[in-house]
Amino acid sequence: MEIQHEGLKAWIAEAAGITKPDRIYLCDGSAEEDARLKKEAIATGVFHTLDEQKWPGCLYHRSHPKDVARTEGRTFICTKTKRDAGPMNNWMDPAEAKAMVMPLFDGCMKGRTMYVMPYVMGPIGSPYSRVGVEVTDSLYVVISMRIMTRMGKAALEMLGTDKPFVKGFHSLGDLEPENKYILHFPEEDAIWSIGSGYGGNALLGKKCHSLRIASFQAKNEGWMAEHMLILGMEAPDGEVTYMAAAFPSACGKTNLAMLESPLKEQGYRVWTVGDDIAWLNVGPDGRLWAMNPENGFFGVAPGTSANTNPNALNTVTKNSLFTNVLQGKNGEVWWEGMDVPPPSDGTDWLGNPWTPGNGVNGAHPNSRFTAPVSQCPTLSPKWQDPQGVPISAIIFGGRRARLAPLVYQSYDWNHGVYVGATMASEQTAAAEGKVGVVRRDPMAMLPFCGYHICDYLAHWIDMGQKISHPPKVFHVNWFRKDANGKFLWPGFGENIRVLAWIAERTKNAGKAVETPIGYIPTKDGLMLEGVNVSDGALEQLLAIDPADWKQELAEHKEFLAKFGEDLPKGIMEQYEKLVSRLEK
Ligand code: SAT
Ligand code: MN
Repeated sequence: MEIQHEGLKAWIAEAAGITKPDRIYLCDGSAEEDARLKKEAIATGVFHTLDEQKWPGCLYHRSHPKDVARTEGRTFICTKTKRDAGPMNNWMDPAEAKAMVMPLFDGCMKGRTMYVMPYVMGPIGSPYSRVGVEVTDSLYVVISMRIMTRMGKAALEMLGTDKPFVKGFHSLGDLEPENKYILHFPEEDAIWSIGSGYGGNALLGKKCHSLRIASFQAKNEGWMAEHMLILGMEAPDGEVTYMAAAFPSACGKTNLAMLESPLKEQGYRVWTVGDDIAWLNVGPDGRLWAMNPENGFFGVAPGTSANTNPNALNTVTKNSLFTNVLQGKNGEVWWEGMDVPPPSDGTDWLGNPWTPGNGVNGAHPNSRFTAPVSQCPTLSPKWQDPQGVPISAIIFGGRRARLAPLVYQSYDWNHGVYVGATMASEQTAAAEGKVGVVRRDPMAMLPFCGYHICDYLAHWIDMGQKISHPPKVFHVNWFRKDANGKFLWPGFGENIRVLAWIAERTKNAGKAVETPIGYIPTKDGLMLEGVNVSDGALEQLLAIDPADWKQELAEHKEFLAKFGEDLPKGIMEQYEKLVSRLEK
């Protein structure tokens, strides 16, 4: 395998000139290479083996204890002007940013190997797929990227002699938090990341490329890169309705993407296309088509069980990587909320001896599994379709104890954009920050939008003009509670009942009533046979409390003020309309 691309050769030489590795290794992505690199990673302690009978092909990794999650405070958008990074991103001048981290990169790979990984985001052969090349000194990153992306030879072939690619420059550095930087140069299709070996900070194909850099490319080129799952909902007539959904973290995105239907016998089920990122393009038919740029799942382990997400559990039984979960004495893995008895003895995510009930978590709350999408039992046969899947519904959501009904449909595209722009979630104990505090997160893109948030919302509004048959836009809230703090809706698999209503609405069917905030199901609009939701609970689930909404609107106004003077007119128009509908 030889590089035919002069630009790539020059860039690799430049990277090596800075980092000064002893060796440069070009990854071909083959199974043979994977096995060889895993052996080396095991020998050097990067990975630990697991019980080959119970967890065939699986490995265990523990990250640096201070390097266990994305670090938004160390993440920067380096555009020429501060304005173009917008009010929600950290900004640095590109030249200053590079000068600042250059001493950290200088000679950082001395005595070690620099791995060069060409990768494709998106199915091989899709017109919507893109190439990136990441250089790294981390075997954990290489072995993970082979699952998360289409890595190696195919990418080099797609690159040819002169195709563009995103340049990912990564090193573990010294892993000290104050020497950690995740720098994005959207105007140069480049990412520089140092000081982290964890997930989104280091597997540069994921959030850095497929969201931050891609969102910027998408704005310039007329498509969309969104933080969305993609699923197909099959109805008894066999028709599959495709939907894309954005939720803030801790709202069950992976669970919804892999929903196990309790109504399979009646003909309702979900097909998984993706669980985290969607690239959306306007097709020749004027519809919006979505594809999953990823090849793997990087999911939160704790809370994943046979009850909450049996399909995720079945996905990770082989050929998967586990990071920062509990490592059992007999080569098993375990995490809190797995709903099986813990091993009698093990080593926790920090590497300390652990026994059940010793008072500390065995797994870090953000511990992860890394698994091939292809192993998902609910995998959609169309998940690698070069055209993607046609999206009929976009779903926004959040975790709200009051306020938001179980589901509502926006009036039109622009109203839907407003719903996404103001979406919010209440903090859970699992996330940082105070429990119950409302965090607003437009389209769940706040940490992932690679440019000015106002330009992003303007792009959404523009796209409404470009899509002649736009998807309908919905909002869901699985987390509404009664006066005693009890969840009103069973959630998980039963959410298929809501998806079924959404699917009907996309075909201009489904019983609905108009309210000031949008269309909600009539009392008999949702399919509720066989689920334990009383009439009273249903009433509360669908209630729209004017006092709560008045308060909510005041918060919208305050939040939108933070966007500054570039906030698109279309957004404030929707705000005014909502105010006047609620006043009536
Ligand atoms: O680390 S990732 O960014 O890939 C996952 C997450 O934090 O959302
Ligand atoms: Mn995500």
